[in-house]
Amino acid sequence: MALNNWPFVNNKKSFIEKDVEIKVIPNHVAIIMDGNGRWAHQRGLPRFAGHKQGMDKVKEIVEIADAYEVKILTLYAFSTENWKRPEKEVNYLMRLPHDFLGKYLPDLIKDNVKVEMIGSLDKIPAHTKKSIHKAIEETKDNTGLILNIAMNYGSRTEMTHVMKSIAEDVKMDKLDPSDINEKLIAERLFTAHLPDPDLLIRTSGELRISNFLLWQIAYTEFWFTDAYWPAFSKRDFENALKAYQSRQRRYGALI
Ligand code: V07
Repeated sequence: MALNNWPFVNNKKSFIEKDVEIKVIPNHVAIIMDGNGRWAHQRGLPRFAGHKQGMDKVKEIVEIADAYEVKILTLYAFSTENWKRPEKEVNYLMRLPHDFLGKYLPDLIKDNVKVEMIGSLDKIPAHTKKSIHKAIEETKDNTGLILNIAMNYGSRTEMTHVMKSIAEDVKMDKLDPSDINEKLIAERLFTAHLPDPDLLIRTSGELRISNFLLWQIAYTEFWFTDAYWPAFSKRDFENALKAYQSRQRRYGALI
């Protein structure tokens, strides 16, 4: 249609209604998207159906987080432990970045979302890497929400990598042990360019951190829900934001 349906400018953000007024928004929200398999099992569906539904949920939550002006969303998509799953499931999971980006990259570009990745690239199949690199490249100049995908990520692997790199520099006389401090360590993590998460959400009733961002969550607020990731709702996300805000208020009052 001519003029893109003028005067109804298709500003996608306006389609997401903010249902609650939240004054203290966490800049950086990290999510452990758990319970996809259980969600599927509960419905008599195969596990992959849960992963697929979880993939569409990622897009929905990106839009909602963006509407609330969250600046960085870090999502645990695939952990270093996930390689132990059956080969068929791992293969399916490795197709999801391509499926997700094939379906949603044009929207992400339009919405000014910047795709980034943390994790180790070794072991990730070439076709998966290619899709992700393309998305990173095509969104690198975007200035809106950072969608930071943790792929083949494990915090202990990350810290081991940092320690090795520091040890190498000490051995080569580029660093003295007295130079090693928290700032130097943080600058060598995959998240070096990002502030630490303000809020960590885990779905599906598990109350563990499971090797996610261990260094980075030293001061992060945690929020847990029983909802399985594919069933995680806008209301759930808003409840997490409300809990975050009320905790910040309490700290403000110093009691
Ligand atoms: C994955 C869906 C969400 C629930 C958790 C496991 C399954 C989106 C992505 C993705 C990856 C790269 C990218 C953008 C999106 C994804 C994996 C699994 C491996 F640039 N969902 N999703 N990647 N699941």
